[in-house]
Amino acid sequence: AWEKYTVPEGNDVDSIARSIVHHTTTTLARTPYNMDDFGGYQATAHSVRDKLIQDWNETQQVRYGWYHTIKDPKRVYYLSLEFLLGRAMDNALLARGLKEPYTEATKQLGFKIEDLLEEERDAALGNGGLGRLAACYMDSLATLDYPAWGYGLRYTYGIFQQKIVDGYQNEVPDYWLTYDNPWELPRLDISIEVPFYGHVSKYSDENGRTRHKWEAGEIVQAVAYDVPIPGFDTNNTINIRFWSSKPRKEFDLAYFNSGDYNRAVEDQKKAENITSVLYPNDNHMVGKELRLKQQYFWVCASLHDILRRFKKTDRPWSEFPDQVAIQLNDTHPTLAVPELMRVLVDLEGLEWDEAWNITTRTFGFTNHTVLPEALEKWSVPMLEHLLPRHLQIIFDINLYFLQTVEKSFPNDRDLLATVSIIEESQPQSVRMAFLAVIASHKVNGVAALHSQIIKDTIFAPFIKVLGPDRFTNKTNGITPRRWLHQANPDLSNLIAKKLGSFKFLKELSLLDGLSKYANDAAFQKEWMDIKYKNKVRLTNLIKERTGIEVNPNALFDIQVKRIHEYKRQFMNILGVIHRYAKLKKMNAAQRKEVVPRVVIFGGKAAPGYYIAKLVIKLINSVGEKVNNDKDIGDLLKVVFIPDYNVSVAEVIIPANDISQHISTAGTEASGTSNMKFVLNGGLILGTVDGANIEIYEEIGDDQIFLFGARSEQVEDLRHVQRYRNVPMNPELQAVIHLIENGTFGEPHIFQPLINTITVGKDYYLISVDFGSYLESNDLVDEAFKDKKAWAQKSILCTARMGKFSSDRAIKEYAEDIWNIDVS
Ligand code: 26W
Repeated sequence: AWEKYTVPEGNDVDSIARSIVHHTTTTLARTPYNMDDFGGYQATAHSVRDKLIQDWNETQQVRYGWYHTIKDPKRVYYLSLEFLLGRAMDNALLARGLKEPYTEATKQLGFKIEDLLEEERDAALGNGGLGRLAACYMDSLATLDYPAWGYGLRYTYGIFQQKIVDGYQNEVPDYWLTYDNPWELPRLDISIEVPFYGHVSKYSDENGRTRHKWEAGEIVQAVAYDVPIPGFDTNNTINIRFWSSKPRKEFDLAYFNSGDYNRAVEDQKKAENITSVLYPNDNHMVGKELRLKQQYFWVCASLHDILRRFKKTDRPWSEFPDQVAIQLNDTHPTLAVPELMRVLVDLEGLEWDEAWNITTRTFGFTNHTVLPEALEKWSVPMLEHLLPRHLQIIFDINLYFLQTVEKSFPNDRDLLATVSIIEESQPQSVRMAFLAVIASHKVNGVAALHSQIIKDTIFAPFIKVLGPDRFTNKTNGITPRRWLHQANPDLSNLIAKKLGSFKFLKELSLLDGLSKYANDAAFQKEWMDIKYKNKVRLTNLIKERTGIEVNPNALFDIQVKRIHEYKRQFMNILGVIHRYAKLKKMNAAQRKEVVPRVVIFGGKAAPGYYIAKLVIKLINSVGEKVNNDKDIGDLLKVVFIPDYNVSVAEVIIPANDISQHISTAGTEASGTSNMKFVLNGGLILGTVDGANIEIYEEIGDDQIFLFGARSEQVEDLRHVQRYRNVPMNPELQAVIHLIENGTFGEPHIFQPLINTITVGKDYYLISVDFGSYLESNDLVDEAFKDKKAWAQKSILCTARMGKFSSDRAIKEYAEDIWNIDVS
């Protein structure tokens, strides 16, 4: 009888308007007479959500055959502690081809769709590159019809909001769930018990075998919240399951009965703490127990969910890796390794060797960074306290592994020490990356150079031990749906007009068809008119958020990313000071020749990262001085856009003429915003690092300004900086002098920052690269003067970005690592 009543709602304007009104009066319990934009957004969101849920059900139940073992394809599970999704509504409307009828329907109800879209808060459950990559990958998995799920944590507080007060960063909590979140489906019926603490006991089973039993000291409940991810131009809708921690339904009766109500309630509170807040550190490990608790809580719930699904099919354990691929997004989920071993050996009674074989065939591991301070190491005593059985298993994995190494390389004690999962520090610690490498059948870096560097440095001894085939490269990619079609609709429409269809959004190499128009004057004009419009849009955002007025005809030079010493925003602002000083010395005739420039910064610093926060202060102090210098006018403006996030990026990126990706060579694993900027017709000023290199290979050296030391030279250069008395680059010296003489306010404030390149011996080689950086900046100015040539370069940039679609990346993972097919 059910079929008879499941009439799907229509997608015509009237039906859509009806569903929005319906949600207004029922879901929101509001009257149409007293509606504001926020209410309009909420009602529209619920209407869109209805459509996603229908597709989601269809995908999960029919397409994957959730309940039909016949159609039970191998699935990939993407475990990521961060998903930086941004806004959902525009994305969903475009994915389903419903933008037009929704625009019309909301218009008929008295709204402007752009205003409604602006009401949505970003889902900001991530720090930066790693979290946004996960979001792009989910988009591609859905769009390409792969059977995939993501697993993450539902933080009550996402990445903090950044306020700028007196030039300094202040952090405000991101309580993003104040109003209901229509993009998640609470699955209160799906809950998993996650144990912590306690002790391990041994017993003999019926076969006389020694077995281990972990008796937990505390149990926390994991509750599922599902977020549907719509594929573009397909009904395939995949799922990210986010876990939220809840206390168990029962109080601890022992405490309760003894009258210790406080203690009983306190434990409940502690349970909720686990998923309260996203750790705001990017590329910096802080060994807090709560973070370790988050990791195990998430991994345990996810793995048991996966196992439950597998067990329903009644297959033997040996087939687990034929049904399940699990990708570890950096080392954060590596506890899944000892957890799977524990389930298979302790709970399911498998032999160690069989369990280990299943484990290594199941996991793949992606490394995203080589910075030593970012590599996760957990203290053995902390692990032993929180997860006593897992620690034993890690020691056993290490023991068996070292035994095999010993067999192949007898008497090489140094080798054993270098590849040991356990670091003999005080106290001992567990090197999570080594555990992940040993337990995965494939380990990949995220750009060609990075994948080579991990083989040459942090994982070098493992090549010898495990062979070279375990290591591979998967160059990152970005979704053109969000980063072109959604962020830059005018450009996307122009491209579709020129190429005859929107096919390029699913097959990005088709963009190459634009190349032949790169020199076409009429097309150049249309192209640059859109660029100008996008720059006006950004100009308005800048005015709104900072009060600064900039000229959209100026060259827009943008560096937006997390603030970190290795990314060298410091070098950028030092270059700006140099430019300012040079301008000040020019006469009127010389100034006439100057290309006006707006230097735009954005990005958050980790709250505890003192030096990064000083960089923000310096940028704002320089801006204060330069922007108010009447003598300079439009020739130079310096802007720090507060609270950089995904939705702000969607406005910033299409407006770039040039963007900066200037990390010390060898430090930026890939970078992904570089791809977004170029896809939107911008040129790059960058170092020979990460994906810059592969972008250069694709777009050609007329479209990119590369400078600076090469990664092979960095080690020697550092040595020279440290131990020889090399004089600082003289132009840099002059810049430092201006800061120290108070040109940008109280100089003592900036002393610790200056010390990083003087007393600190310039670990990130700013002095070494400064000269070539300034030269490249001059080349940028020269190139920008030739408007026609610049337009051509801009078009070629976009035309040649086909490789950097996340679709390409995901297909490579699917074929080489996961061994999954489209469903
Ligand atoms: C344990 C603290 C911590 C937190 C986050 C360590 C490391 C991370 C991330 C792995 C840092 C990160 O986001 N790395 C970035 O990953 C992107 C996607 O692959 C790359 O494009 C960036 O180059 C890399 O910095």
